[in-house]
Formats: sequence, C-alpha cells, structure tokens
Amino acid sequence: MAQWVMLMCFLLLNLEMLESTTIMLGNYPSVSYPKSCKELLHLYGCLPDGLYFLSTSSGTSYLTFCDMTTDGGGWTLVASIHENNMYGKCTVGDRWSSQQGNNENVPEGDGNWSNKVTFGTVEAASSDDFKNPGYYEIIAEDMSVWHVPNGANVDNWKPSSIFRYHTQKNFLTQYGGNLYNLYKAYPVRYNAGVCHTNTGPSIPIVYDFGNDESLSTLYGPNSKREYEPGYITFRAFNNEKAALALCSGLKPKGCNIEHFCIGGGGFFAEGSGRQCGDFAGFDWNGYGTHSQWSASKEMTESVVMLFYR
Ligand SMILES: *[C@@H]1O[C@H](CO)[C@@H](O)[C@H](O)[C@H]1NC(C)=O
Ligand SMILES: [Ca+2]
Ligand SMILES: [Ca+2]
Repeated sequence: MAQWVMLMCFLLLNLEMLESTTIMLGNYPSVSYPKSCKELLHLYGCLPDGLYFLSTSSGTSYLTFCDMTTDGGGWTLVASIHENNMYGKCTVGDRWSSQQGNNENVPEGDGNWSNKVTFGTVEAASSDDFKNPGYYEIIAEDMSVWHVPNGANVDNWKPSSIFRYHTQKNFLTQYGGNLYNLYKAYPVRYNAGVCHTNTGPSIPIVYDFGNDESLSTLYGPNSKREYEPGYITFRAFNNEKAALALCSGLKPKGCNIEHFCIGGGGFFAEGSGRQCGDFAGFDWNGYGTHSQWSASKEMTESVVMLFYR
C-alpha cells in the first residue's frame, strides 16, 4: 500500500514538474501564487522540497523554501536567524536583537520580531538573516525549526541540519496564527518582565533529527541544568531582565538563559553588553569552546530557520 502511494506520488511529481516550468517561466506581477507552502501542496498533492513562489494578500510575490516532505510537508520558511559575528555585540548583522549597540534607551531595538520589516533572500538564508512577508501574513498552526550550518546550499539544508523538529498541536492558533502576532502579545523588550514569572509559551516538540541528548552537545555543559529538553519557548527573561525571543529545543528552568536562547531586545545588563547580539551569550566562556556556558562551534555557526504550517 505504502509503495503504491509512493509510486503515485512519484508519477504525479514528474507531471507537475513539467507543468510548473510553464508557471515559473513568467513571474509577471499579475501572476498570483498560493499564500503558503501548505496551500501549494494542497493544490498539487505532491511536490519536492525546494524553492517556490508565494503571494501575499496584496499580490506581492516572493520566493521561499518549502519543506514538502517532513511529517506530510507543507512547511513555509518564513525567517532565519544568523549570527554573522559573535564578537560584534549588537552591531551590524544583529537584526534579531539590535544593531544600535547595547542600549537601555532602546529596550526593544527596532522590534523585528513584531514588525513588518522584511530582509534578506531565500538563497542567502543560511548566510545572513532572512525574513519574508509570510512571517506576518500566513495564518499557521504549527512551526518547525532547522539548525543549518552557515553557508550551506539550499539542496543541503535538510541533509546537513544538526537539529530539526516540529510542533504538532496547532499551538499558533492560540497566539494569532504567527510569530508577528505572538510577539505583539509577548514583546521582546528589556524590562518588560522578569525570569520565570513572565516566560511566554513553551510548546512540546517532535524531533525530526536529533533528540533530548543532542541539546547537550550543542549548548554548553553548564546550561544543561538550566533547561528541560523537548520544547520550543517564546520570549523569556534572564536574571537581569533582558528579553530573549526564542529558546530552541527546550524550556528554561534557570535564569541564565542568554547561553541557550536567541534574539532579543536592545539591552543586556550583565557583562556590559557582552550578551547583546543575535546569539546572545553563546560565547560566554570562549567562542565555540563548548565548555562551561559556551555553545559548541557547530551550534554557534549554524543558522536557525523558522517554518510555519
Ligand atoms: C531590523 O531589520 C532592519 C532591516 O535589515 C534593520 O535596518 C534594523 O536595524 C533591524 N532592527 C534591529 C533592531 O536590528
Ligand atoms: Ca543576524
Ligand atoms: Ca553579533
């Protein structure tokens, strides 16, 4: 039975690929594409992972990556968080925290977690920050996350991922259907709350590559006693009330979360700015050393890709 489904899928795929060449030929402004990879997959029934055009409700088209196979497929890449310079603390390239220096007067940076500013291109999503209109346009139910080595080619993103997982209980429905709305409710702003009391949602995950143990090879050994693996957590505060946007693969238990959570507001009180940046305090005990609080080199040099379905 499963073999027949696979064969049908394969035949369909080849037919559709022939057809899709004509669609792709003219990317005219009047051409309207589906709004998400999920819609696209529903239209075709079966498609390979890869780059596809999508349209916003106002008719703008954009190219992004669709994961059409994991857990039934239909996952739209909407963002990537890339650390271009761990030594540059809230400087150029820290779009998911602040490019304006560690500054108490800019508690939210420019708020890219909860605004409609877009940046980057899908082809460069493993080499720089990426955010497309899907981030705030698509109304989704679940998320998937990939940690992809910096600079990997599109075809290699999935096979080279060091960690991949997804959620499966439609949690986004409760938070406005996407991160744009979720972060409106849980602002990534310094001093908007305190550790534990004001932690945002922690959602259980299903691993697609990796397991509970992988986390301890990726985040520092001291971090291990500060989290519970098997979750994705949105907006949490550290001991000094710095806001971090996303804790990938875990739920914080302790308050030294800057060593395993990413993104953030514009101010980190501890260490005079040493924790300000897209990957916060991943290098607290040296760059990529994987000793004490420092994340591994593998983790420090991998981009975090966010998908919706
Ligand atoms: C948000 O992204 C824009 C576009 O790249 C950038 O100009 C801005 O500085 C970013 N915000 C922060 C806080 O870095
Ligand atoms: Ca960045
Ligand atoms: Ca940085």
